[in-house]
Amino acid sequence: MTGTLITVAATGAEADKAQVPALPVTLAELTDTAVACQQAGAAVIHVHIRDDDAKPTLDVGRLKDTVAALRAETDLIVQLSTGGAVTDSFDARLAVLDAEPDACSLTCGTVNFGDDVFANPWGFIKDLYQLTKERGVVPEFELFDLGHVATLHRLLGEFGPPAGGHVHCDLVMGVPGGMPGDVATLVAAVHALPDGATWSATGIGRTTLPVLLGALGAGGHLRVGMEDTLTFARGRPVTGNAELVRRAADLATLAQRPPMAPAQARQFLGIG
Ligand code: KMH
Ligand code: ZN
Repeated sequence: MTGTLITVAATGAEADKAQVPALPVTLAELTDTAVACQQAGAAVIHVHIRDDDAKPTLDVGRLKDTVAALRAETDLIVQLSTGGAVTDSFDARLAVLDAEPDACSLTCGTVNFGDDVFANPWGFIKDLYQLTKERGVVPEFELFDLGHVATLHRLLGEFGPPAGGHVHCDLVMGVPGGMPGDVATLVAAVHALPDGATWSATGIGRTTLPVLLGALGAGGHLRVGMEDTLTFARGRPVTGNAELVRRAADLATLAQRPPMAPAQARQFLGIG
């Protein structure tokens, strides 16, 4: 039986550093959390970066420095977000690949995102997908809703398999406006995935634990981190990403599917 791939989504684009002091926003904070998360069982880091004012940015120079620093300090697979913040332009999101990461996120459709809209029209999705193939960057298909699974089928049907040859998806559940973070929805989404695809799941906010436990029970992999939840337990803020990774790793080990090391994860995802 294969182990469990654990991805840490360490920062995100939404949380406010002033309100969440433990959020890693500087390069030093990000590399520190990355080292701790690798020790705790993570194999992949999903990366959003911030500027000097701790605001989200897609600055390519900063992204290149971030990729280099994470590679120098850890063995983690570096997956850059091409989702960015809801305010980022499509051009800026495509330019993320200029930073030459191992992997990137690729969201397969538009979704209401609280009071905002996370826009991913078909034209952008197919341009980004073709660019990942040209550049040899392995995409992780982010699915916020069941309709996104249909678009994933269309994408693979029109343009063929991704760089690395393997389809790995991440079910992002519990976003206000996306699919709910419950086990019935998880099972429905997993049944709709393309044959041979592997998947992780993450539950936003209070759906974190139901989605995590459901994913382990259904043979899936895990994404955790402060992009997705800022509360470890009712009334108890997260102190750092590593404790979320450690909890996921402990539960995966209990489920007899211990965390994959980064080298094993590279093989699993087709990342050379
Ligand atoms: N920040 C969200 C609007 C991704 O990283 O690819 C989009 C997001 C998805 O976080
Ligand atoms: Zn993200």
